[in-house]
Amino acid sequence: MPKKSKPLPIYVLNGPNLNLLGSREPEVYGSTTLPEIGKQVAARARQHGLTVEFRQSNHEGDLVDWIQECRTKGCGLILNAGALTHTSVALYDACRALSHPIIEVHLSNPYAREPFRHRSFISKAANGVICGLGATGYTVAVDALAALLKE
Ligand code: CA2
Repeated sequence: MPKKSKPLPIYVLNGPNLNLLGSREPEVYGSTTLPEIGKQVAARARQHGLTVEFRQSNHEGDLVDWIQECRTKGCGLILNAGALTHTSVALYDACRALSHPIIEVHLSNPYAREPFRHRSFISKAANGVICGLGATGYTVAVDALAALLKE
């Protein structure tokens, strides 16, 4: 009997300063740490029969490399690019080159904040955007991605 191949993971990528979650500004970003979010995401993904590559970097190039990696080693992307959301054409281009579904996530609601947070380079390449729900937004994003992957 032919061996069933393992499904590819969803990539959950986090940008600059998100490693600080839980240590400062809980009124803006909540008190859940990034490793805790990683565990919640993995548990939710498991319910959908999915696995997760959960990563964070403060460096734009790492995020570009990982989005490119997701082209062949992943099946979908959840991206919180942090402040790079509002500035990075490189991340926009990397997302455009990905044929898998993309969900953009933000803990806070950038549209209720400073005007410089109102522009997102990621949104134009994303299938959907979830913001303002705190850590819950990540598990909602897993549900959304799972639904898109079933289509
Ligand atoms: O709300 C989000 O998830 C953001 O992507 C977070 C970024 C911000 O630049 C975006 O506009 C919205 C900032 C992440 C910084 O995270 C910190 C966490 C704790 C303490 C300090 C920063």
